[in-house]
Amino acid sequence: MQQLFIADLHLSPDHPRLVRGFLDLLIQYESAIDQLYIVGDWFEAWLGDDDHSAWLDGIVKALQQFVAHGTQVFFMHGNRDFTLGQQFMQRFDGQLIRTERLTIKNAGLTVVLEHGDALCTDDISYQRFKKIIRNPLVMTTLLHLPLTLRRKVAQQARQKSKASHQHKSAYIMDVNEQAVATVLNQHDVLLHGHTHRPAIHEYSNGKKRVVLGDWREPESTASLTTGLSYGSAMIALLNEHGLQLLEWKF
Ligand SMILES: [Mn+2]
Repeated sequence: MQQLFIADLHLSPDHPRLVRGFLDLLIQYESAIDQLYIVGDWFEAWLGDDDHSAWLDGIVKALQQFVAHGTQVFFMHGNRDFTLGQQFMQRFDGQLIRTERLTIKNAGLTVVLEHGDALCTDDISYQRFKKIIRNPLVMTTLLHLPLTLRRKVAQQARQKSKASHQHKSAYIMDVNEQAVATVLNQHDVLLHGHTHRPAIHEYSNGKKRVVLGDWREPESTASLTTGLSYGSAMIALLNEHGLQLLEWKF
């Protein structure tokens, strides 16, 4: 069983190079893996499943082809695209994971999968905001606003979030080790994204925390010496050889 995990693509129409990177990944792994898990923040913002913008249609078309070759596609909510619903996933026969955490077993490992924001328990103002915004009544109200208004609300929320991050320390925005230990109690590996700090953390009890990376555009990885530039993201592959982090270059 070949399972591929990606997170924090933050796709938007403003960054076509990232969208291209995702489409290239689908081409690269077509027929090669059994399951693809998108572990949140697939999109920079999600306005609603009724958004039929052309750039989304291109993504759906590529996913339809990808799925037709035999790979299942799963999506788990991030903190930016939590309004994405099964209605959108249905367009390419994908499956929405509705829970905060998902346990999967492969190659003798019990892996728990989550976006990662729930582990950042030191960020009290975010956790408070999350509770309000994820309230079903609030979400339903938001999703019933006209699409143009939703677009404006999303833009404002993004600016506010950027401004608030500048005042928060790196410590507050990382995972809380106690929260990690609690989750790892019943699992061998915790696999998450969100923090944009890709790494494999090994604990003394033999357990691991594997962090997926955010997708970075070519400009941020341009080499001064070779002049080569490519986009890059740390993704994870789980198969009979175990769980490994790989660099996806696009
Ligand atoms: Mn996130």
